[in-house]
Amino acid sequence: MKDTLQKILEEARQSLQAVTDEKTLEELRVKYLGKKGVIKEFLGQLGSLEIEMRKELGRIANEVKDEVERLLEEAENRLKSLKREAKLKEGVVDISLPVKSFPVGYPHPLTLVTQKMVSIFQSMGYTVVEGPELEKEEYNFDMLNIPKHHPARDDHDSFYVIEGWLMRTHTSPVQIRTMLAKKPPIAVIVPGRCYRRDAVDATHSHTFHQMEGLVVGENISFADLKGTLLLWAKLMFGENTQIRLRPDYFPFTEPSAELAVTCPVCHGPGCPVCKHTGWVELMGCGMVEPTVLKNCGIDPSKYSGFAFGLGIERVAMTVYGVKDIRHFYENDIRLLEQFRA
Ligand code: FA5
Repeated sequence: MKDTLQKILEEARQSLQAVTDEKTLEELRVKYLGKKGVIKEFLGQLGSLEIEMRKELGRIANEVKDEVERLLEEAENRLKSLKREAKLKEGVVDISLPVKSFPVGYPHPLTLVTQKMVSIFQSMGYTVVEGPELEKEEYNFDMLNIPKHHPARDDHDSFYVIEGWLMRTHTSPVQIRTMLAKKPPIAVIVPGRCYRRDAVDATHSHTFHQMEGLVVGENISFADLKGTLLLWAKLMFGENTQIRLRPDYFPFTEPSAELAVTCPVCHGPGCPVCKHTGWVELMGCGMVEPTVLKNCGIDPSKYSGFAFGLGIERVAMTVYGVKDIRHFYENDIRLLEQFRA
């Protein structure tokens, strides 16, 4: 009977070492260790034997049972690791393959110009402020000394939304908002979108961008305006840039001027960008009209200020030699890609 046990063990070892799937493994577990399995069946036959023999065979049968359990566990671990290896092979990644490149966006030329101007003015101590694009007529015109029926309103053909409210025609109403909210000293710049009912052509759009500047404090003079804008022009277009100021008219500044810079493209002799004059007109500016200060509760006998406002598209067209403003809004990838950093 000892031989029978040895045979059972030998058979179990061979079957369990050859097993390759979980189903057969489970069948073998039942066959050897189950309630009606071969070991249980063997033990059932010992009842008729004498006691010493029964004890001896019972001990050997338990050893065989322990060994079969160990062989089952070994087979189970082997199957698990085979399964894991197969899974790894399935999802194998070839890290030497070239990477799929996804198109990455980059700033629009108008954003690049705005960012450069903002950083120049921030380096001079200016703060960036913003205002709403849907603006009160009162701030866009009246408080800027442009009452109803003033001829200057003709230059700002406007999109009215409802009575008393319009899409702002310039960034100057943010001058009013700033001075109503804050007392001097003030030094702010205002980049933002503006709207006019202008016919669209190479230099005009119904929607465009401006940047306003406003400085208010004690003893602010026209010399401060001139020095600030000369420094801005040199930082923006290069050290050799010069500025030219010529008289102009804006109802909210007095005196008012139009600022031009030496052509950043040809640097003087003349080219299509400067229309062969050597100069490019870039902005309106002037000393803040005392009435405007008064409208905002600032005493003009104590404080004075200067303001300026420029078209961002105009600057971008000059800097990049873009001949038609519409190119900025068409988002033709062939144009935009030229501004990749
Ligand atoms: C003004 O808007 C004044 N608020 C500027 C100012 C501010 C003067 C502070 C004094 C003190 P003007 O209407 O000239 O000014 O517009 C300024 C610039 O905006 C123009 O030089 C031009 O570059 C740009 N601009 C005006 N209308 C359009 C348009 N339809 N399309 C594109 N750019 C425009």
